[in-house]
Amino acid sequence: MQELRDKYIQAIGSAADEAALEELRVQAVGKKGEISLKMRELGKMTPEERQTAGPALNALKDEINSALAAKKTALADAALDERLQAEWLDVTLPGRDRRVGSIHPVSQVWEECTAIFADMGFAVAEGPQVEDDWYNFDALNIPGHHPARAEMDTFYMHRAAGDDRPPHVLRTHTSPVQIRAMQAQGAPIRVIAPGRVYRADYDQTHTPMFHQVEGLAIDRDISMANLKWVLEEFFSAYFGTKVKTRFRASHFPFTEPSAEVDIQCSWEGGTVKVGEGDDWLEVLGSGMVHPKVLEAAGVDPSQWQGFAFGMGIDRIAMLKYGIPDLRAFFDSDLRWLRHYGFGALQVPTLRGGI
Ligand code: 2NL
Repeated sequence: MQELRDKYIQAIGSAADEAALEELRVQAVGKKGEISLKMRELGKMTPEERQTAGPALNALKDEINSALAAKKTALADAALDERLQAEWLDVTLPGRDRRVGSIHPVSQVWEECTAIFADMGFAVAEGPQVEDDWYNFDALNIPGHHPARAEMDTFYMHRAAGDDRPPHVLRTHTSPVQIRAMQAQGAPIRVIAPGRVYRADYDQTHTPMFHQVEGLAIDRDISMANLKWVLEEFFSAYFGTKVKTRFRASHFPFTEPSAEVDIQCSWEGGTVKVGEGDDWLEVLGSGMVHPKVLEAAGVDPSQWQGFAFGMGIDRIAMLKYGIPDLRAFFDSDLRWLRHYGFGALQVPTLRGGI
C-alpha cells in the first residue's frame, strides 16, 4: 500500500500537463484503476483484515484525489503565469498614426465661394475647358491682335492636317462659360462660373493651370453700386471680418467702365492681414459688361445691363491659408500636365521645361 501511494504521489508531482494528470487519475482511481481494483478485493478478506485495509484504501484514495486537484491548480497557475509573461502589452505606448486624407485647400475655397455667392442668389454655371476661340476671345470683345491671343500666353490645340478652321484653345478665363449661360437663358441672369483655366506662364505667382471664379449679374438697372455691395459682402463672409474695398479705374476689353478692386489689409513683419490696416491688396478685376459682349451673347444692350468680375481662387486661398508660393498647390501634379501633353509649356520661363 505504501509503495502504491509513493508511486502515485511522485508521478502526480512530476506530471507535465493536464493530459498526463488525467492519465494518472484513470490509472489510480478510475473505475478500473489500481485502487478501485484493490477495493474490490476487500470482499475476499476476513472481517479483521477488512477493518484495517478498508479505511486505509479510502484514505489513500482521498489523498490521491487531493494531490490530483492540487497539481491541476498548480499546472493552471503555471500556464497563466507563462501567458502573462509571453503576452504582455505596454498600454503606455503611443497609438499608431492613421493616414488621413483631406480636401485640397483650393477645392475648399472653391466650395466656400460657391456657397457664399449662392446665399446672394447666384447659380453656378459650368462649361467646357477646351473652348472655341470665338467664346474665349471674340465674344468677349478681345481683338485678334490682343496680346492675350498671342501664342506665348494661350494654349492652342492642334487642328488635323488640312483643317484650317481657327484652333480650339484651353480657356484662359471662365468668361466663355458666362457667354454660354447668357445664350442659353438670356436676361435677367445671376451666375458665377468657378473653374480651371490655363495660361502659358510659370513662376512664383503663376501656374499654367489655375482656378478662377467669375460672376455675372444682368438685369434692367444693375449698377457698379450693386457690384461693390456684392464684393464687400463676399469678402467679409470669406475672411470672417468686415473688409473694405477700393475701386481703381482700369481697362478690360469686355467691360466698360472697368475697375480693379483692392481689399483692405495690413502688412506687418512680412505677413498680410485682411480686413484691417490702411494698405490695399489687388484681388480682382471687374466692370459693367460691355454692350458688344451682351450683344455677342444674344442679350439686347438697350434693355439690359450688368456687372461682371473675375478673381483667382488660388490667390484668395493663399491669402487665407498663408501660402507664399502658388506652386505649392500644384508642383506634385506636374505628372498630370505631362500626361496631357502640354508641349507649349516648353517656354523659357519654365523651370527646366516639361
Ligand atoms: C481679372 C479680370 C474680369 C470679367 C473678368 C466678364 C465676363 C463676361 C463679360 C464681361 Cl461674360 N466680363 N468677366 C470682367 C472683368 C474682369 O477678370 O483680372 N481677373 C482676375
